[in-house]
Amino acid sequence: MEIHVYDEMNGSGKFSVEELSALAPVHLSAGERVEGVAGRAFDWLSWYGAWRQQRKGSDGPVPTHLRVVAADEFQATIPWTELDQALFLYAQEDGTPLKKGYPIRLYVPDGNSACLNVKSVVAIHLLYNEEASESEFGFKNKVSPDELREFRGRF
Ligand SMILES: Nc1nc2c(c(=O)[nH]1)N[C@H]1C(S)=C(S)[C@@H](COP(=O)(O)O)O[C@H]1N2
Ligand SMILES: [Mo]
Repeated sequence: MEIHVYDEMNGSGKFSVEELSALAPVHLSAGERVEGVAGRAFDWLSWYGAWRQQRKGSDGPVPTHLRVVAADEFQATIPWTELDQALFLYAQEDGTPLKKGYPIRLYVPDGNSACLNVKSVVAIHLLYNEEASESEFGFKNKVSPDELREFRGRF
């Protein structure tokens, strides 16, 4: 399964779990930051630093928010200031793919809710112009054209 990275400042792309984690300069055991969680993880902020360096060099604005979107359309948008301890869990302790949260799972130890620990992340958005000061999470509000037609007929 591939993970999309969307970054209007540094370019976008599609990556395998292996490609994403290979770019990360700081790897750790998830349990070092999240009690009761086991597995291999990489630090988020230093991943972003390496990403930016590889793409455009280290200049440029710092993002305001990170948004992650999951395979089930659950998503979270988190202010950059809450991400100091954030990490992505990407493999079990023995290196095999995650059984829960595959392909990767975000953890936000400094966040205000465990609800931000988004499982099965398939898209990572770097946002540079969001204003919300609090993190947000939930299922995307999406109405299909079929549903729209149905609503129109009823109301
Ligand atoms: N993809 C996805 N991630 C998700 C959710 C979800 O519905 N889908 N629920 C969130 C919520 S509300 C909580 S409280 C935690 C629950 O994590 P757990 O399954 O490890 O207990 O996962 C979060 N991550
Ligand atoms: Mo939750």
